[in-house]
Amino acid sequence: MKFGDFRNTGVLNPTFQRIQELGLGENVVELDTYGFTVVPPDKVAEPAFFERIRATVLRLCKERTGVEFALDSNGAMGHYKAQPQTDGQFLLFYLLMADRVFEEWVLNPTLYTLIDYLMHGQQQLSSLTSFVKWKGEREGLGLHSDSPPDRDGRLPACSDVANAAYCLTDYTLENGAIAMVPGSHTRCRQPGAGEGEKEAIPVEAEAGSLIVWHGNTWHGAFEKKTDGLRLNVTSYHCHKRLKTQEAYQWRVTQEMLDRNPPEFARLVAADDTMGWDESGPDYSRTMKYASEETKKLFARRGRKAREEEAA
Ligand SMILES: O=C(O)CCC(=O)C(=O)O
Ligand SMILES: [Fe+2]
Repeated sequence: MKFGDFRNTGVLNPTFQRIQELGLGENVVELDTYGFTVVPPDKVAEPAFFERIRATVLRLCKERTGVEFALDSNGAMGHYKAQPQTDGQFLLFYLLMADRVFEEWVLNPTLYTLIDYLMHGQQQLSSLTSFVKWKGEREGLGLHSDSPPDRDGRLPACSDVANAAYCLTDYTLENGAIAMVPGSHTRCRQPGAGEGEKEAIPVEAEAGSLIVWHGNTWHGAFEKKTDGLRLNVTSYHCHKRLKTQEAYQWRVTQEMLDRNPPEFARLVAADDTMGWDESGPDYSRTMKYASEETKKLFARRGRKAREEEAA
């Protein structure tokens, strides 16, 4: 038997195979060791895709604010009202429903595989947003973990959520890079007020890179001191048992499901029966979009139950 072809880990084996194929072994070690990693542009997407998604985010900036946006100029809120808005920053929400390029993005093999690794295949998309930033003052780094804590601020050791920023412009310290506290994912709690600021480092990355982090990792952002935009597509995933930030499960269209592979349906919880009305649950949703590994697992369990019944 080939090493790694273990039956006990049958559901996880394809993820490990994809990690090898995509050359992401080092990134996985970095995620485990530091709680974050940076994947260079050539391992993320083709330049043409990068240009297309960036142009789409710029178009949406204009559509939602009524103001023309250009990479080398500062932005403006215009008539955009969505919260939170801070000095030189707003978020664009619900991108998955805004343009098909984002359907392609959530299935990007590098993004999908690293999130799959962190979440052991239990992820769903929680939100797909863009942090749109320009020159603006901020107090402190705003360090936090993305995972929802318990009442006392504690977090489970596993990555209950996992996040990734596709950098659409260069991230440098002056340019308001994301701040990370290396190794903080093992602390398994949210930082206290102001805690960790001195330990934080800027994650500098060229446009087209993908920054991925464990849900526990303490992170925030440095002040953007330069003119021009800092853009990303923030791809926030959470465990299937958690509530999502954005509403996909009952809002994605059949057309969206039909034009994408089953991975997409699972990401948007179209395979999830929860949230039923007087008709009760529709269990066929689960099998319709199940992975091949899950189908095999169900078939094995069914066989075993029938054998036990016959005995
Ligand atoms: O880039 C930033 O401003 C930090 C964003 C952040 O906290 C997040 O995406 O979870
Ligand atoms: Fe965050």
